[in-house]
Amino acid sequence: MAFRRAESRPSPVEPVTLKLLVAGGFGVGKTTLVGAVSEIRPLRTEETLTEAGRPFDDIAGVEGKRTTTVAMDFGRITLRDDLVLYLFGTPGQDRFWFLWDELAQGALGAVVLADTRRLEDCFSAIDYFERRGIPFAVGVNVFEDAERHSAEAVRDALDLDPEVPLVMCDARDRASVKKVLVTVVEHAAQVAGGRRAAAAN
Ligand SMILES: Nc1nc2c(ncn2[C@@H]2O[C@H](COP(=O)(O)OP(=O)(O)O)[C@@H](O)[C@H]2O)c(=O)[nH]1
Ligand SMILES: [Mg+2]
Repeated sequence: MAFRRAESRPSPVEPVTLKLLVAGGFGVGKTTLVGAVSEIRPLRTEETLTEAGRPFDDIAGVEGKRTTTVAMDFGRITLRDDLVLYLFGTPGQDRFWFLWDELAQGALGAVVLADTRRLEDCFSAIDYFERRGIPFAVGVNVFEDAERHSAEAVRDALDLDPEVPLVMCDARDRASVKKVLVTVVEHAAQVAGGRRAAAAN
């Protein structure tokens, strides 16, 4: 039976990599959140819109339009030895909504960051994920100078479905952000499990 021994030795596993989106209004803390947890130096791409922007930009006679730039946050975090998350911050400006469909390709789930002083800024992100059936959790980024609200009050104001997780967080704090990310992954797994069960029936 000696030959069996090699087989029973645990082999190093390739980690599963999952893609998560980070959405929310301008200035809500998306860049901060990605930077707080990322193991790689957060990449902030400034892209010149040329081909990608062509169908949406009426650039006839306005050559300057081609130099429009968009910033995107990108980061990576190893949650466990076998689980790596790639984070993609969605562009906050309405003008770049067309990029969302590209970013959303293959995304397991999303974090919608909210600031209680400007809750309405995250309505469009919530609508977007609800409409596409992308599981998401809401992270309320608690700024010191904002009035405190209970999680229940924020849920009501956002009209969240009862199964959508909502967590208070600090986008600057690694442990706090990690908790939000774990919440999204677990919620997405639950949603996926529910869908599999429904499909089997
Ligand atoms: N006090 C406080 N400031 C924060 C927090 N999160 C982000 N900020 C600040 O708010 C500003 C906007 O954050 P940023 O991450 O750039 O927002 P984005 O537009 O969503 O990417 C920056 O000056 C951050 O330093 C937070 O949790 N508390
Ligand atoms: Mg940003």
